[in-house]
Amino acid sequence: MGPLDNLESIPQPDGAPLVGNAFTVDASRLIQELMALAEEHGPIFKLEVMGNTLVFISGADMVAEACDEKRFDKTVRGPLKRLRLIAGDGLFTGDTDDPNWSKAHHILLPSFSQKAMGSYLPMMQDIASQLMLKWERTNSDDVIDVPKDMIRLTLDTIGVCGFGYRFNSFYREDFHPFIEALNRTLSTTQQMRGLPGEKLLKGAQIKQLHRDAAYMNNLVDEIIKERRNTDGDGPSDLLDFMLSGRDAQTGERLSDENIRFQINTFLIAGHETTSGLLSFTLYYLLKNRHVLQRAYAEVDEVLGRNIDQPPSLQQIGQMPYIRAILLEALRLWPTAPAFGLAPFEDEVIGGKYAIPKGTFTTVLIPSLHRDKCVWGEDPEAFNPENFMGDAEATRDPAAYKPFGNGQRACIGRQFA
Ligand code: MNH
Repeated sequence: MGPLDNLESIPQPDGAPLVGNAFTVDASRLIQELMALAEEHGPIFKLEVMGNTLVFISGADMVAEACDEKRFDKTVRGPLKRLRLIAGDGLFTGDTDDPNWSKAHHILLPSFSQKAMGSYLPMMQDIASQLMLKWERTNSDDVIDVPKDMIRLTLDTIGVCGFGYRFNSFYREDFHPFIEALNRTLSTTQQMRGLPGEKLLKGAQIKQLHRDAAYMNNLVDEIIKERRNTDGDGPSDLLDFMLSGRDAQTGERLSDENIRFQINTFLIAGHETTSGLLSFTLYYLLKNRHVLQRAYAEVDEVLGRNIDQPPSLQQIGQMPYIRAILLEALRLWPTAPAFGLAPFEDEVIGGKYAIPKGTFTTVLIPSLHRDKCVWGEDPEAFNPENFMGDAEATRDPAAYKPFGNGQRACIGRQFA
């Protein structure tokens, strides 16, 4: 029997004629809906939307196959592709075979290394101290909007470490106009599903989209221009590295347009993901008091009496339990919940499911992170032990992918 003789068709929820599964999922709670479909249909299922096949995988075995970079590559489609309006061929939205992707990858890797974090740490602590000042001065009956303050924290941190710009979010009630524009852009590009009549229906929104894109691009271009014209005696930030860095392989530099795309990219890829991680972490700490107690104990042990001194990079590295808490929060709610792949050639995965060349194959991370074959019978339980001792070393790495895969994995994970 040949490998193609025992093929089975990929499970698919019932859809409507013509539009297929276009309305099978409610876009306003897309990820929860897809998780429910995975729960119902298993580790692989597909949707047909306007003649396109969308495959979703969430079993660790199948994800391991799809993460084989000789067989599958990242593909930029749908909402991600629409982000090219402001992120162009930057790292996140560029194609792997685009020369600008490998050029920026090589130039930027050192600026995101563990070692490089030392130069950002004082700037990170500047912003973190603004949050602390604010929270220290609340009354016991004040309400804190935690997610909003976490967005202020991560956004301002990327602004100052990325390109020396202060959004000063802790000094305003609403967000900086740049962020209002960015958020509108993200929500518009994520809502559009290419359905017929959409252009007509959302004409006003699309006009706004282009106005926002022009505003953002212009603001960032001004920042780059200004930096080029000054000696830059401030602390080194990512923009400095991008302006001076050369690709070791070709000797080339990044163009100003590409640097603008990278800056927009850091803001898009970095602020909501990291703030979401921090919000979920605080939520789980409050829901699991024994974990919180152990976290306090670890911090006290490492920082001791120097609690008024900001922690050093070295001290942060001595807190395995804090790290485990963060990674466990990212297991249950990975804040970039999916990534898109496509096979180079016709593929068969799981021994029986055909995935024709180029098929859009999405790894559904929250479901992967609940695969009972790996995480046991109660995957919903918040358990930092999943990342202590040799738990990670003895587990299939494909079972945990909050930062994506291989060479296209997140460049900002140390930063986060
Ligand atoms: Mn990040 C790619 C998750 C923080 C910049 N990031 C990815 C991918 C995931 C991801 C998943 C892969 C996407 C894909 O395959 O299409 N990122 C996260 C999470 C956090 C995060 C969960 C925080 C927690 N990311 C950050 C921060 C920055 C950043 C902070 C920058 C300051 N991420 C990137 C960039 C890429 C990326 C740039 C694209 C890397 C590449 O393909 O070269």
